[in-house]
Amino acid sequence: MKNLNIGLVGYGFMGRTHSNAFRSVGNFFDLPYRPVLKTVAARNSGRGAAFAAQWGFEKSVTDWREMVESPKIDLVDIASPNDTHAEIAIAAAKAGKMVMCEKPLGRNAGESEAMVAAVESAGVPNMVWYNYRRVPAVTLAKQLIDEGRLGRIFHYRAKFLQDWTISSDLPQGGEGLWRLDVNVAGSGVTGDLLAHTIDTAMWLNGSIQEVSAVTETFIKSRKHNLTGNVEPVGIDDASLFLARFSNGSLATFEATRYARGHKALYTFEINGEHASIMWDLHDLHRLQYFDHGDESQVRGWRSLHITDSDHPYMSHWWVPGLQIGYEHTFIHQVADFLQAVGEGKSASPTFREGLATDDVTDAVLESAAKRSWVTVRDRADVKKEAI
Ligand code: SOE
Repeated sequence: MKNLNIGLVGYGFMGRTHSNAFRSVGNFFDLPYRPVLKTVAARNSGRGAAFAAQWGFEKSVTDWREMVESPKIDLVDIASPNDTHAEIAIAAAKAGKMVMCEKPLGRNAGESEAMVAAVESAGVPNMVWYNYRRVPAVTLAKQLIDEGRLGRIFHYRAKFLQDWTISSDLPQGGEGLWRLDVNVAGSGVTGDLLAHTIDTAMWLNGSIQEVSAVTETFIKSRKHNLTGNVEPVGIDDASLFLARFSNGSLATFEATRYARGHKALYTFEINGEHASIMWDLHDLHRLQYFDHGDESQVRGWRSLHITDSDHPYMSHWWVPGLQIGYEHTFIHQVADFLQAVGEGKSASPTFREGLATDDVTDAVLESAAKRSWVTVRDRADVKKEAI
């Protein structure tokens, strides 16, 4: 097993989920590489040093360029706000580093396109952290669909609901609240929450052809933490769209931070000719499954408890019946990435797949602005070699 030296940029919520994954993965998975937490780059030197000490990084630096250029770093992991992703990823790829990037890949498809070009021309392994694909129940849904158990798919329905920005007293901008600042985030719930639902949906049900969207900004101005002034809010607080997939199925997607009572309710339902599937992040270890082929007297929705050793990823964990949680999805993502690197590949979702999600979120924002249907950009050249 070879050491793989990690340089992390960012030390917020996502910096913690990624660091935890790198630290834990080797205890549970047999992999060709052992991640070594080498350096964390953080603008605030005190916070960076404290983060390094807490998570076991050898050192912290205040300039990410120093880390990206260091010959001691093999992989650059980007967990900093969205407006930093493109510049860091492109520099890292140019320096020949593997790159992992928190979602969304860029603030828009234009930024993501440049990031894809950088990693592909450098030929470096890359991946975007769309972690919900690696919930074992969601991975099982993918297997059931690929086995043809649902048959032709008619409907896809997804929601991601939160309620943390309802107060008009909440400021925008700065550490912790950059998601409300459009210049930093790129968009509101479209790039933050819908992006998750779109990534999962395209993985499970193929590409999205066209969208018709509506967005709303309920609170029009908020105090900005960096300027101290009350400034217009540029993000979308809620974003809903209708979609047609390339396989002919119809879909509805909804994301909001104004659904009082919901903290992170990500759900999807898929209705096929022979069977249907439902999944709910608040009950993440269960997959609801209805099979029309069951004997009619006992036909009904089955609640599958995805904790057995023949369920995806579960043989690496405890004993059948015992559950795992949110943080494990990141560990699975690192495991798949390191496995792929061992085989000379990238792991899915690659930067190119992250770009495909950004193509849809761009189309959603364009459709809402124009109040009309928009065709999603078709990039027929998507590479398929990732695992
Ligand atoms: C927003 O509140 C957020 O933290 C997203 O940025 C994450 O991607 C999502 O998984 C949970 O909610």
